[in-house]
Amino acid sequence: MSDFEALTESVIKGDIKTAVAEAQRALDAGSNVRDILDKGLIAAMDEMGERFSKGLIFVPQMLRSAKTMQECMKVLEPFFQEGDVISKGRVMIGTIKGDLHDIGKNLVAMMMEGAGFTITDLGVDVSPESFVQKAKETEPDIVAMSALLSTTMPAMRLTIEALQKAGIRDKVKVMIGGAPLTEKYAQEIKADSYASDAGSAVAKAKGLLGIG
Ligand code: B1M
Repeated sequence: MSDFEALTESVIKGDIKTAVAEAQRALDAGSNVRDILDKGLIAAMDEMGERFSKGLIFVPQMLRSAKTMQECMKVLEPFFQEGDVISKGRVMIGTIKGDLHDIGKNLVAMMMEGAGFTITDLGVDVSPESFVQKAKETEPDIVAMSALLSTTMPAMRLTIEALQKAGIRDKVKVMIGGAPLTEKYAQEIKADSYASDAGSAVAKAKGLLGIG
């Protein structure tokens, strides 16, 4: 049984008040923030995913749990702040066209910001054209794309092609991530990097820019 059973259960139930109180209680008890996230919150979302696949729950329940998780993430957010601003570290991030999942993307953005990167968050359902337009405007060092649906993954390839056509592909590094993605897929679509979770996304982003 996980130490975060009550937290996980309240996220599954979508009980925001209890979940936020449990997250705070775990912090006050000195629990590691990454454990609270992985064993408490992400465990709940994985369980929701399984129940959804089995037809035991439907979209409204997933939405409620997602909202609950997001409220808990606000409690944890200050604990992800660890770095000074990295001068050359501008990351533009968005969830790809057709995809509305943003919890993982928000987590990546939050941890990158905590590590000192400057973040421009384009939100969800971001078209290749919007990625290109915003990249021209903000001149990021890294364009980071998230996808949670196997059906939306191809939009990443289209975005990379659009960056190429606009003549800015060689001015930015492209990083991708999200549950259905793999290192192999990143290579196939000629992304510069793939990260499987938010912690490794920070490390890979630093690696891409040659920052310690
Ligand atoms: Co949806 N959904 N959903 N959903 N949903 C999944 C993804 C699914 C796996 C559930 C399932 O069937 N088991 C399934 C996808 C199947 C597939 O394509 N392989 C699915 C489906 C089918 C759908 C709909 C089609 C359902 C429907 O309407 N019939 C629909 C699609 C809507 C759309 O996007 N167009 C839909 C809708 C929704 C909600 C809106 C209800 C809600 C999202 C709310 C929100 O995000 N604001 C939702 C949710 C909550 C989920 C699950 C349960 C949880 C996702 C989540 O937040 N996980 C999910 C099942 C699951 O993941 N187990 C599911 C927690 C989060 C922290 O993890 O996002 O994986 P994750 O992010 C990780 C890593 O992937 C990585 O780091 C993060 C943290 O470590 N990462 C990156 C993510 N982006 C990264 C970017 C990087 C690097 C790393 O660099 C750029």
